[in-house]
Amino acid sequence: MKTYAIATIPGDGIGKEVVPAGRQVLEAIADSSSGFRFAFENFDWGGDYYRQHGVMMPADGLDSLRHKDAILFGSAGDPDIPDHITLWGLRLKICQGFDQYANVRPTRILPGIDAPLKRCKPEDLNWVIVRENSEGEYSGVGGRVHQGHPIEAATDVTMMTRAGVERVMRFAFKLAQSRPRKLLTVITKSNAQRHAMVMWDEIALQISKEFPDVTWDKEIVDAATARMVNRPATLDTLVATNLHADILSDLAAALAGSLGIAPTGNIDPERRYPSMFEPIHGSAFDIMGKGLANPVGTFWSCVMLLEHLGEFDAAQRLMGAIEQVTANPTLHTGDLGGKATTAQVTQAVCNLLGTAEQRLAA
Ligand code: NAD
Ligand code: K
Ligand code: MN
Repeated sequence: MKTYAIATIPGDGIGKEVVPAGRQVLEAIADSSSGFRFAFENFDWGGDYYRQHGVMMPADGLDSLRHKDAILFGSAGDPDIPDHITLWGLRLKICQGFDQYANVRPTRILPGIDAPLKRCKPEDLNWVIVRENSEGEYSGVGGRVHQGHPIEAATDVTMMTRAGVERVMRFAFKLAQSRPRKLLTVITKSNAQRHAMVMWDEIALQISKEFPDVTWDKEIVDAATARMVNRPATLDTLVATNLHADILSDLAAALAGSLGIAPTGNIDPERRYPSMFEPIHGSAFDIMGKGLANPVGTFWSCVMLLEHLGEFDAAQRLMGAIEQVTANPTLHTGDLGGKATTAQVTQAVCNLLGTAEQRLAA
């Protein structure tokens, strides 16, 4: 029987609640499958580790992860530590260290979810946003001079490389091609950002020639927010820069009902390194430690993790169980207007998955 080595990194805040819930659900899906098992290793990196050691993860942290089959991540962000330290010291270190350049963010309105757009039917909103995840506005290039003085200046340079844009564009076209509608919208801002974004547009046109069966268009990022609200059914696959997609995907999650539901995969498409799966939300300081976090975003991320491992049957069964649970309002957490706890939602998903024996007997 196959055993997949999975690293879990809960991180901070509600990450410490939803990642153990995700592990429980992954154990249940393995128990109910006959073909594979998981070997988990947990890493307690994050804000608490920082308070003890002065860093978010050890210097050789990437080496502990390098040979895993996948990583399940929670959130980096601690109320007492500046956000740029927690983000750059943990999540970005892993994303950049393992060159996880494609960040994939599916959005759908799941059964039973009361999404805010009253004119939008569930079938009108079925998107995947591809976020460039290695450079762009979050390249880390920049600096501050004359700190605290009246002449102080600071820059964060948007750095795009031809190789970096070509690979994420090709990934997005390929993903669009694999979906039924074969439709890609390239998000841009080349009207205002006349260097990097103009190159981005040129590369989109160039790569599109490799995919003659994909229909594609361009949309300026600000107009794209309005289109997501007003004409959601005209979108399918989207590709955007690191910053633009960061913002658009939180909007997408909210349009689909809640930030607590949305999943993501930080993917190394070449599979040189492990890919990392996580809910898109952060540490949620307002509800952390109370057992109230919605674990669905993490469970859906586990579906993506299973697909990445090639366990498509298990992925489909887990997604089915998640949808059965969202369809039941008594199993909605507070972000969806319900009263259910993280533990109740987790138990309900595990119960639906059953065991291999139960499945054989049924
Ligand atoms: P957040 O996602 O933590 O929370 C935004 C709002 O959504 C809060 O009201 C929160 O309660 C709610 N929410 C989020 N996830 C939920 C869930 N699963 N169930 C129920 N409600 C949920 O965003 P924020 O408040 O901007 O950030 C808090 C911290 O998290 C910051 O330190 C930030 O840097 C960090 N962060 C980390 C990541 C990451 O690690 N990938 C992503 C976003 C934010
Ligand atoms: K996260
Ligand atoms: Mn974000």
